[in-house]
Amino acid sequence: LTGFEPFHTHPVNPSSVSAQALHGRTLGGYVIEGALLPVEPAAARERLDALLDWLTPDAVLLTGLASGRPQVTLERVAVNVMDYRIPDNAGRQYHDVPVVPDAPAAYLSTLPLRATLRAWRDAGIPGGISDTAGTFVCNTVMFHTLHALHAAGREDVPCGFLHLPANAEVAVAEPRAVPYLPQEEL
Ligand code: PCA
Repeated sequence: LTGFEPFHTHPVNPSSVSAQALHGRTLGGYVIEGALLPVEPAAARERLDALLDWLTPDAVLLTGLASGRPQVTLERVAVNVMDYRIPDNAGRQYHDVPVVPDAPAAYLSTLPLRATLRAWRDAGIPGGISDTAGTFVCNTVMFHTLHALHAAGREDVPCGFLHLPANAEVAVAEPRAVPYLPQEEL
């Protein structure tokens, strides 16, 4: 379970707060390893490769913040493009470059998307499927991880990305009005 460090103008990143809160817990027979990713593509990819090697996980859930979205959303697809609308945490902006040259144009999430939505619904949690993870670091990391699992013959490991709405701290710092969920619920 990964979350990101704060980025852009956001004072905190609810994704890493959640990942940290769940670290070490056992849920449904799975022990959760919560990890923090930098908002910079090379360092994030290096960290992910190390985690995949070290843990050989049974499943990979990558999470990040999408301030402005009203609900939790599972990403359907990662595209092989980096086109950063804002600078990453190293101050760099990439435009129209592939995440992995000569790799497929896209990978689909291998998480059970529909079954997850049904389980959320049964638990009273509103959420949905998103058809774009954007072209910033979250998409980079999702593409990288799906590609790495594929290249290692581990495409049977369910892997995908969950975007979280703002928490109260993030919403308060936004210049515009954005919906938020309490961190506890996230
Ligand atoms: N959200 C950004 C990058 C880090 C994060 O939490 C994104 O959606 O790409």
